[in-house]
Amino acid sequence: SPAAPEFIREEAEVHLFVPGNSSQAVRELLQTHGVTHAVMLANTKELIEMQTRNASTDPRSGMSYYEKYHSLEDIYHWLNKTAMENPDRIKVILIGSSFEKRPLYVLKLSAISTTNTNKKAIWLDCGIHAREWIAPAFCLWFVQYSLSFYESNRDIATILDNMDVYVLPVMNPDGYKYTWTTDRMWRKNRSTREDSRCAGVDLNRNFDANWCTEGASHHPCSEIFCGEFPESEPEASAVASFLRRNKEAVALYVTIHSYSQMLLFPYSCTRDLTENHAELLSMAKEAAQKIKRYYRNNYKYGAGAETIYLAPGGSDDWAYKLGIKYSFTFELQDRGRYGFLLPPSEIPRACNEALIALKTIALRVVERIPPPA
Ligand code: 9B3
Ligand code: ZN
Ligand code: ZN
Repeated sequence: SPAAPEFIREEAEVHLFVPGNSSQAVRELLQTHGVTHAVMLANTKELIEMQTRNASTDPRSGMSYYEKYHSLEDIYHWLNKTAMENPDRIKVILIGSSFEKRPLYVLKLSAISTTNTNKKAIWLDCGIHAREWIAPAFCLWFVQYSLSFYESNRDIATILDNMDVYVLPVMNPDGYKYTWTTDRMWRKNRSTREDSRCAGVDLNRNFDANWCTEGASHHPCSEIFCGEFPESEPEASAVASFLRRNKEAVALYVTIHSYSQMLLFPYSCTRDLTENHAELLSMAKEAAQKIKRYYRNNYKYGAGAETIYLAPGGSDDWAYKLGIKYSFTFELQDRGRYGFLLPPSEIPRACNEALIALKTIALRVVERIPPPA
């Protein structure tokens, strides 16, 4: 962190993932140049093994399914099973497929019966970046929570009675798979092109919002490669097409990332403020205050460009420009202690924080939905 060297700023932390055999050389370089440094995690291999040795292999470990990370195959299986067990509340929608031809399934969550004819919707996507494992874990957590607590939790009932929720648990299945098999720190998708040996486009730079200006790169080997043209990637194109088809209904767009604990909203692609900046700021602020009150954890909040960095082509900015005026990027735990390697034991807290933020913001959006004519 940050994702690319372009984003390194004075007086800000930089987190490096260094192969064991070059750690001495890196430390010497840092020393020579007077850069303050410390080892955050000495043995990542062990941590990674702990996170992938999971669930299905050890059913009696006592932990629930939602307190573990799951392979892509497991997630597809979960999706089918959850849909089959809740036929009156869940519909599965195939919105497209990935570069390597894996299906992109969206779960449409609804209240069982409603007379509401003016139903709006929330879009929630997770796993746009492959290594941010807490993100898909949150999408699963959210679906399970909504199904379990619709009857007993007034907030969830209010939200679902007024809005359907479209959940895309893994926007980047090829990349996610790759982080389980080959490279835990992979970020982009896995598309290949003829003119480069480097694979992958940063899907969060591939949307049509000031595409590939400052904060993205035209180089295929960059971690923030924007692709050949906006929506060149099948994953981004599938999401954008779905949202274009459903833009009248979708009132709130939320995308889940990690790490750094921030609640961001447009714009990231320009330093200009949105027309409803004050409203977005007050929603994010209230969400951050709730997290602080209930979980004693600090989340920064603000427009992306001023809070994190100037970056174009992101899905939240694109959704905003499409007309979805409530659009957020959540960056979940942690602040860098484990970074992308957040231990499974931290999943419940991280997800509950995100859940309280999502509920807070969704309820505010519900209040603003005009009553049917
Ligand atoms: C970046 C952009 Cl371009 C955006 N619109 N919103 C959030 C971010 C931050 C994430 C990224 O893609 O770098 C953090 Se992983
Ligand atoms: Zn991300
Ligand atoms: Zn991030």
